[in-house]
Amino acid sequence: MTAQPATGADYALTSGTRIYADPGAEGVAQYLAGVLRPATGYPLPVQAGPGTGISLLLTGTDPNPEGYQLDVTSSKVVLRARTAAGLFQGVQTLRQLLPAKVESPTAQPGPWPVAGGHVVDRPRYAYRGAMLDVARHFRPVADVKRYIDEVARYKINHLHLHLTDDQGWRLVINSWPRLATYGGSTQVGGGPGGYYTQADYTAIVAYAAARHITVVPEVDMPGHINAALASYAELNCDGKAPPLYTGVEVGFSSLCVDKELTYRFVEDVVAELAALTPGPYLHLGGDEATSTTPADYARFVNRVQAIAQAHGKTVLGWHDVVNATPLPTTVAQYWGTETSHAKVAAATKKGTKLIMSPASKAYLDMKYTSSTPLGQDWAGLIEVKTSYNWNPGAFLSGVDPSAVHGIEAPIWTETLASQRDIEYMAFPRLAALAELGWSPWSTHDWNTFKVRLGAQGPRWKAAGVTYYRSPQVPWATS
Ligand code: TNX
Repeated sequence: MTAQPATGADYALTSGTRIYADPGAEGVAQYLAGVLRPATGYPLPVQAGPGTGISLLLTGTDPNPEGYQLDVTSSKVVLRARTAAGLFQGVQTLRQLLPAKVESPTAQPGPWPVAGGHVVDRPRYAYRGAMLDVARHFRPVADVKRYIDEVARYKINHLHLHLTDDQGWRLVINSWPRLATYGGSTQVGGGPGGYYTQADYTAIVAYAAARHITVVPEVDMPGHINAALASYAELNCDGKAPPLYTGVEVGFSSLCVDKELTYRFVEDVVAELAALTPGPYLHLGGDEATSTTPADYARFVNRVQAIAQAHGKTVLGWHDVVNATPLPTTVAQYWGTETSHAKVAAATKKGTKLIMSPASKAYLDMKYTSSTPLGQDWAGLIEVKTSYNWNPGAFLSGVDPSAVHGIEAPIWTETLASQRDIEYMAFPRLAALAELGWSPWSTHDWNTFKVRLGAQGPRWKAAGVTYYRSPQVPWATS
């Protein structure tokens, strides 16, 4: 990013400001108006241009589809991009140029200066993800939408929903209805759980799409599958359904790899999920299948990848899938804690692309310090600086930087029972990981980053977002 502040060239947002949108940019313009109206109380009408106010133009020339250029002078704000997605990301920067109180959901006193200057910006990676585990603790649709809004601020463009696990199946599959009604009826700790109807899921996908976020649904298999096995006795090798599970162990369940019914089940689930999902990816999990033999695992993964591909989807899987034979298009999500992994490196030599989520850096469910009341520590303690100080393109030895397709920040919810808990673990680290996904390594610098991060404190406060006030960060007071 090039950012040249211009002192004395602030733009004053007023009750008379209008938002002008090129054809095709109206959706982003409405989103921007929706972001600015609550705190300013201004009408901010959206209309066709040209005009003098805030203009969203699709005349950008940045080679990157999400690149944008932002020019703020005392007379106008002009945002240019080649795509609506680029404008959307530019809008996130525009927000940052306003006082923090703009994030408040209720009307605040002005004035509303937009800091003057010139910004040229584009992402390092095409895939910048956040993962939410709604299986261990269910989150209602409204909370998922809230999280979407929270991560959109940091230019995250994929939301990976971990929809199924031992403790719960969270999406209605019409051809196997008990998955949700029974398999979704509890959660870690034994609470009531819950599930999304297909209409709920479609609403989440649409809400995300309006924020240029692609939903990546995950159905985890062949392990992490107890909720399905409990729902349908016939999926079990011995024909007996295990009880529902509300604990936090991993690795004890497996689909029955030798049963043909297993593949009819996968086919039915994938068919419905693919039809509901406009994005290119289906995440098939594949992690920690310690109750499946290596030979069975490879056979199973090879077969289910083909099913997803036949439904027109690109397979994403946890990096364990390199133990099978990844399709040329299969993307592996690295979640290890080590900086070398021979099999993953070998897979990249054959063309496998990686999403980087090393647990020791990117897992938002790890504790910040030993006294963090929530979270786990199996992958280590992750203070904010630790989450920021690593290079996704160079983390794994023997992996060419070009094999890295992006980065993702997963949040597992064994210990996180509320939206507050999730926010406390996600922020500020999600912002650090988002910067790794967006900004080039050449500008990576903890000392300048921590100041910019500190400026987010008043924004989260105004927005009502819970966050951890790390002592490593110089928090701004307003
Ligand atoms: C490992 S990482 C898991 C999850 C747990 C997480 C807890 C991975 C692919 N699987 O099942 O929720 O650790 O940190």
